[in-house]
Amino acid sequence: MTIQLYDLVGSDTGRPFSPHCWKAAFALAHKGLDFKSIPTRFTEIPQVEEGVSRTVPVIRDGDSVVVDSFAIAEYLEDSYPERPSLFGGEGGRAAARFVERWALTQVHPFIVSAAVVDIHDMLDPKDQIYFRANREERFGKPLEEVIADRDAGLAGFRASLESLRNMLKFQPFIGGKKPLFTDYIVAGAFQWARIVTSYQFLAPDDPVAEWFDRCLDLHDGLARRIPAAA
Ligand SMILES: N[C@@H](CCC(=O)N[C@@H](CS)C(=O)NCC(=O)O)C(=O)O
Repeated sequence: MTIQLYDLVGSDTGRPFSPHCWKAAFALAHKGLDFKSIPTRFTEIPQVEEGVSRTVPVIRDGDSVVVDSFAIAEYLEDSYPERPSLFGGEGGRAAARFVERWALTQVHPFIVSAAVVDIHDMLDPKDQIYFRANREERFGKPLEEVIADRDAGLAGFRASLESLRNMLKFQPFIGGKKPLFTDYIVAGAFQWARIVTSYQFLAPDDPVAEWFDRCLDLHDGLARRIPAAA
């Protein structure tokens, strides 16, 4: 049965962009499961599955509804154990939680602070009103002021990826020889950046950019199908 993935979009419903929804999409593809992306706008999330969550991703698999990207990966791992593993065992599952927290604290904040105006601009008018009010309250300033320092912060952001860059001298994926959910956690963030903005977070010759390029090829180019922001 086809699994439904409630997937965040802007005015172009063919460009799902949420980092967390991309983690879920990669995880579904990794398991070889048939899934359908259901375009969902910010202001539609409260109606998803009768208001089960304030955030996406949400999936429906038959009678099961699962909220949260990490919970979705765990659900898929536990429900489809005969399919390729997302975690490579219990230690891998625990380590994936570290990678999730690292990405949320070290990767996401700079991306959002550099791209928040571009994200706003790709939303439909109703979502733009919600998003501007919600994020300006969160940041405590206008969105245009949030992005003002991005060039000054870029070198520091690139330097902050050194552990990932250094690790890639030893192995092609965070998961080792092959990707695991850990790769999808970080690739989801760079796919978000790639779709919402033309701002170049990574130098083209950065090993992190080369790793991300390998991630774009995975699962028949699932992520590359969506063109990068112009
Ligand atoms: N911990 C959650 C976070 C999900 C999340 O924050 N999703 C964002 C989209 S990227 C969202 O739905 N935000 C709704 C809003 O801001 O109103 C997960 O990993 O699934």
